[in-house]
Amino acid sequence: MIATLKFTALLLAVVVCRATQDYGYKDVEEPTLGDSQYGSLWPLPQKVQMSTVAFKLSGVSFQIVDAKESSSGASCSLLQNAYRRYDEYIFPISRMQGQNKKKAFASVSELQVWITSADSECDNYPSVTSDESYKLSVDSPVAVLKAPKVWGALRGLETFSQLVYEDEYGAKSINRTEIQDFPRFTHRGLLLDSSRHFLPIKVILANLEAMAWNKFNVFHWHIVDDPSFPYMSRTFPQLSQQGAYHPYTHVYTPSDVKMIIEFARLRGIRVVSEFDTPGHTQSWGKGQKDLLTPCYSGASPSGSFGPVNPILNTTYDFMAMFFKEVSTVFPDAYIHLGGDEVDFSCWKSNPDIQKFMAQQGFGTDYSKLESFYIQRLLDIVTTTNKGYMIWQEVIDNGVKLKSNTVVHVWMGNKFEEELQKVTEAGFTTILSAPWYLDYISYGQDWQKYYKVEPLSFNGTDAQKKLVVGGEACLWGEYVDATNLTPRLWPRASAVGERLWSDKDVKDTNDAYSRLIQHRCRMVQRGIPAEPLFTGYCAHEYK
Ligand code: CP6
Repeated sequence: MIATLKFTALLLAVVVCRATQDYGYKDVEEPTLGDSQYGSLWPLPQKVQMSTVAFKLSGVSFQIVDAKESSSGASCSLLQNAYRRYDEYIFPISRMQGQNKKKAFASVSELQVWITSADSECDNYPSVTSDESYKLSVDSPVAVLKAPKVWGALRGLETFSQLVYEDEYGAKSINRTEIQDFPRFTHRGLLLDSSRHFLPIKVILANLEAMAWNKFNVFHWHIVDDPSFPYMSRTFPQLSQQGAYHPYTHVYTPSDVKMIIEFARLRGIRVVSEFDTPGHTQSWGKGQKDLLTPCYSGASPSGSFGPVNPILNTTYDFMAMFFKEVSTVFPDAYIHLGGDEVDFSCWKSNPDIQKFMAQQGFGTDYSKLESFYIQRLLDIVTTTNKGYMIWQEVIDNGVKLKSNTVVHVWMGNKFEEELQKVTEAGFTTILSAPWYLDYISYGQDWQKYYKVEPLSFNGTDAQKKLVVGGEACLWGEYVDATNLTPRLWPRASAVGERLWSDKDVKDTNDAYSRLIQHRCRMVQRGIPAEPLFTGYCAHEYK
């Protein structure tokens, strides 16, 4: 009797203990797993009408073709390339698998791709104003994808491929469906950092591919920073010769850069390069004498260097030549000029800088000196006919900016206030503050990214229109080719849906069901995307 009581008490204690134990983390609850009525679509299109009527894709003969009315066709390699890619996604192994050769079922034999506007933009680079809308109608015997431009066709091909599923015999099936789709935000970016660690071309390309599956359209290439300078400049080859981790194996040659830009273009992705100054420039100093500010310890130089030296004319001569090159190498209309996290201590220590500050009447306000530098840099870049993006400090410090400047909000937990402030000043802005994917924690943090509402700040409709999108950031301090891809996907997918789908798409249970399948699809397509929780994929990572 006593023994039983003791045992019961012990059991109770264990149970109580388990229920109250603090593991030191706040886990987000697992959403309930049910089947979404939207299957595995991700990000969810704006308008979906899906019937339960299912067709087979005729495995022997199914093809993606140019509609005869299309303004673009055989001569558009962007499209022909995409057809081949999506054919392979839909039929990864064999077209015959599980296929009933007698046509016993209603089937879909063709997806006709119809570019409706006279100029398909096939040979263009995608831009801020690219039209990514499309309409998809899946019926028997043909499915039709209509889009004004090739950019919408690319998005629609992805959606079509996501509608295809395997029946219990492994035959490819698709339901009768009507979709009208367009992005909620025009700028849906991903930042990768190739300076903290060199990222092999292969890794960058694989992630551009995954971006397209998630309907991202901007690759923000944070290409250089303090630790290394892997960009091979034609004008200043010594920058990477001295500043890269290795002068030939850890650099991006002009042809590497070209290849990445073309690979991205074929997927409707812009490549916005960032050359961050005046801070984050230690690696620049190795190959470019006198570019950085010598720091002083007392009356003599300490041997270390600070931000770009803003008081020398040679600095601006260098920047003019450097950005002239960059503006021709990267075709995008925008360059990201950084401007974040400038440490003033070195400037403060330097007697020449002190003298300059006095001459200019800046007093001891070093943000005025920073603004002086940025102002001149912006004037230089303006002469290359590029627009620019900058991190939020630049506007916080009151630099005069061209009206088409894009301000990139990255700081802290009060992004709403910053968005309010930046848009009140009339600037276009993009949001990254809530989407730092290099931060990891136990549990399902994708939900935290998913639940962000970029327009939740106080402001007029006109102000809200100025928020053109956002970027998920994967800073590279703890990331290289070994762990980049699983760290990004499917966590970045949460940001992808937030930026593409309607603001009312926010049911995390429905999202969970679709995201599990979307993640397995990425795995099947060859990307090692990490799991959301316990479970399995029909086609595991090989
Ligand atoms: N590198 C550069 C970084 C960061 C920034 N710029 C950064 C700062 C703080 C956090 C994450 C990243 N690693 N060049 C700021 C935009 Cl929390």
